[in-house]
Amino acid sequence: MTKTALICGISGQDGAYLSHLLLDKGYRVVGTSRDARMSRFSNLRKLDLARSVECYSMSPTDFRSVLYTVDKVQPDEIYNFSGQSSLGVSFQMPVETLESHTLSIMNLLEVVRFLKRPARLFNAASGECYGGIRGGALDETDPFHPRSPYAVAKAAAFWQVSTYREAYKLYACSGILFNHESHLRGLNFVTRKITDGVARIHLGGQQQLTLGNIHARRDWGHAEDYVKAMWLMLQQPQPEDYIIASGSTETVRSFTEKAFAAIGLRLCWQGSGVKETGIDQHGVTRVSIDPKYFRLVEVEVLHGNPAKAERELGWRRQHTLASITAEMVAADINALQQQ
Ligand code: F7E
Repeated sequence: MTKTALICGISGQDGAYLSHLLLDKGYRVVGTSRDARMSRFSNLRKLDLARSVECYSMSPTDFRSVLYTVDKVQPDEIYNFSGQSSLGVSFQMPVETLESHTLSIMNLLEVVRFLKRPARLFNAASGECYGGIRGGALDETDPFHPRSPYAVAKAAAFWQVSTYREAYKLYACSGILFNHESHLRGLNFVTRKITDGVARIHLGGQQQLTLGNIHARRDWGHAEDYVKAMWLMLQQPQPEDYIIASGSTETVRSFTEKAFAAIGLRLCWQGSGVKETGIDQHGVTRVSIDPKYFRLVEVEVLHGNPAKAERELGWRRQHTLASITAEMVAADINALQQQ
């Protein structure tokens, strides 16, 4: 029998890649956004999926709207990607950030319980919940230490899922997702900002790139790999939480070097702090620092250990950071050439 998946907050990269995976597996895929008539669903379009996915309007923070949608769609699996996802923005919009994450998961959990639906629920949690306090690769036994409104909201949502699983025996689990990227990533995230900037420099439309803390280290994977782990989590006999990460880290500076290398420019670095610059082999300054991109509180290192997901889910990644960078730069050059 055809399974139905409901993807709440389908507009981002995870919604698009997950739709692709589930449609390939023969699922009926229904996606929601706050106003489906006004949404462009550009990521679904980029993967040529817009006609294959049913799109509904749903406000995840409105209980009635969630109840109506879940009751109408009758999903077997629900994937929750709702909520304001930028850490930087979360300092400017703390209430919106907290509400968007905590109310959306609360409503979904309550609706599943209320309707007595046997739907399995995946919640997108974040590696940011750990706050980067302890060095080394973090695993599922490490305590959370959230250090931004975004991380506080994600941690609260994580514990709501855990509580409902224990109290009501719901099949509900969280993937603790570390940074994952692709050419569908928004321009407000650093990798895509870099690859888009590098593409513009390559095509002559821009001279240089301005960044914030280039010494931050992140554990970067590919969204296409990460949605496979989400699906695997909902196919297990028992619901459990898993870290989804690549297991290695790079600095923003090193990612920048790789992106420039993809267009044949070799960067060397001069100066330090806000005076640090990246200069190419022709002596042209390509990267400079602007403190306006610094975070109020910076998580210097985020490093996840995906051993449990690998061991118990049999999860394997197809992409390396080198392949991700090359794909993103090529896609951005291609997109700019089509404009
Ligand atoms: O920043 C530094 C910045 O905005 C990465 C989301 O998916 O992953 C993501 O959150 C690092 C930070 O992602 C710029 O300070 C330097 O250290 O790409 P990002 P994020 O904040 O790590 C987590 C796991 C999530 O859950 C989130 O939803 O890059 N950085 N210069 C910069 N960051 C930005 N955005 N822009 C810069 O110019």
